[in-house]
Amino acid sequence: MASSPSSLTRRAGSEGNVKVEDNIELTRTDMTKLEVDAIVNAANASLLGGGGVDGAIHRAAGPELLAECRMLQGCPTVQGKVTQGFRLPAKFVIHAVGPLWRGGRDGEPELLASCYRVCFSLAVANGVKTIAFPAISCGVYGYPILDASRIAVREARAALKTLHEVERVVFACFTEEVFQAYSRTLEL
Ligand code: AR6
Repeated sequence: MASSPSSLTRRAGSEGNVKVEDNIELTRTDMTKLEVDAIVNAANASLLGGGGVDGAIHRAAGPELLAECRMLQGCPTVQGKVTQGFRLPAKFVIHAVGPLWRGGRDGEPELLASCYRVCFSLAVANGVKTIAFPAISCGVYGYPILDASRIAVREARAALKTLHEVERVVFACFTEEVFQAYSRTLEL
């Protein structure tokens, strides 16, 4: 029997589950392996590397990435800067600095939303059609994952609606907890 039409589909990906809502994909993966035009790095203001996804991206991209980052002279919170991807499958890395979670009364939701918007503007400025995000601020910076996933999905939907250059947004979930939070937000 044919399945009923739905905007949501499910399929198994080589790296784990992938769920799709129109142009949004959710996958459990290490984002340094993704073949997209740009991956977003959850960086810090120095842009000189760190732990978490930042460390993974620098390891996978190779020392040329750090050399290019050194020339950028840092990046204020909620702004972003673009580098080449070097040894990554992705052509570009968009380095974004998310807000540190301070309990939610310090404007963190708006700061996080701005961070996603900055990434999408930089994507458009660089001809990026496919972009992958980690859960910005949800590791070392302590942002509650479910709240953050709601902001990320809202901003992705808005960008896909208004910025026609962007064709596909991937949320790369490194842990099951992150994957479950995004699944809940996307009502999968
Ligand atoms: N692929 C996808 N997601 C990943 C990967 C990976 N390879 N590795 C970790 N994550 P975090 P933040 C997820 O701490 O909270 C750094 O030291 C991780 O599970 O990387 O924005 C920077 O230099 C979590 O869900 O970034 C800054 O100092 C998400 O990425 C600071 O951490 C974000 O966790 C930024 O903290």
